[in-house]
Amino acid sequence: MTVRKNQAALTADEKRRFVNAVLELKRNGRYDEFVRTHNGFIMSDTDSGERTGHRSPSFLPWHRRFLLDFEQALQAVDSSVALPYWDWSTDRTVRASLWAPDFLGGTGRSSDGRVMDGPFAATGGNWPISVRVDGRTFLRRSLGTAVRELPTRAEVDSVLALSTYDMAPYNSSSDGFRNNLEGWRGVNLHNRVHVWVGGQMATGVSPNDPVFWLHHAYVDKLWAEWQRRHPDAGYVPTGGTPDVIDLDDTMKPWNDVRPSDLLDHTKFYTFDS
Ligand SMILES: [Cu+2]
Repeated sequence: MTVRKNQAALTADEKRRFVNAVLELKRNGRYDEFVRTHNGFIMSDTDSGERTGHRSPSFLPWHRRFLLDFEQALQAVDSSVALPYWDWSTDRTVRASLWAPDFLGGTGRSSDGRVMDGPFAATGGNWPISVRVDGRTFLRRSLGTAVRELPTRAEVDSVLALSTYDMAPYNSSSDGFRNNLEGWRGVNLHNRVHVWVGGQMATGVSPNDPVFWLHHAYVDKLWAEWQRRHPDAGYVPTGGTPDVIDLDDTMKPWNDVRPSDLLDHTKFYTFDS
C-alpha cells in the first residue's frame, strides 16, 4: 500500500528515487501529457459553464484522481516511489529542505526568474519546458515575491472548521469548505501557494514545476482531514446540477470515475500521519 509522506521527512534515498522517476517521465514524454491535461481544464473550467477540474465541487476529487494517475506513472518507473506532500503551513520559508539542490532546487534568479540549481534547472538539460504559455523554455520561480506569506496553520484550521463541503452556485463565488480551500474566497489557501511559488506554478501550466504534485498532495490531505473532522458532511451536490459534477456523475477526462469513487483515499493510499 502506498504511504504518502511529508516531504520534510524523506530520506536522501527517497528524494533521489522520486526525482529520478520524475525525470524519467519527462524523458519519455509522459510528464508533459499531465501538464497539457491540466492546462486544458484550467482553460475550459468556467464559473458560468461546465466546470470540472477547478472552481467547482469536483476540484478535490478531480485532483485526487489526477494525482493518482501521476503517482501510478511514477510507480511504473520505480515501484517504491509515493507522492510526498508539502505542508506549506509548516515549511514556509525559502530555506526549507524542499528547495535544496538535492530535491526541487531553489528560487529563480532575479533577472529572469530562472531556477539555477537542483535537478530541474535548465542548465542540467533534463527539464525543458515544452508545454508553455510563452516562449520561455526554462523552469522559473520567484518564491515569496508576488505574495509574501504562505498560509498559516491557524488559517488552515479556520478552513477545516467549515462544516459544509460546498454551496450553490458551486463555483468561485461559493461559500463552504471547498472554495475556501481552493482559495477564491476567504483566507485563500491553495491558490495563494501557487502565487507564492511564482513562475510556471502561477499559470495554467503549473504542473511544469514538480512542486505542483507536492502542493496538491497536501491539499488532498487537507480534504481527508476535513472528512475526519466532519464525518456527517458529504460531497455535494448529489444530483441534477447543470454544468457541475454531482456525486455520481462521471468526470472528464476519464469518464469512468465519479466523486463517489474517490471520497475514501484509503482505497488507494494512506498518509504517514
Ligand atoms: Cu489545478
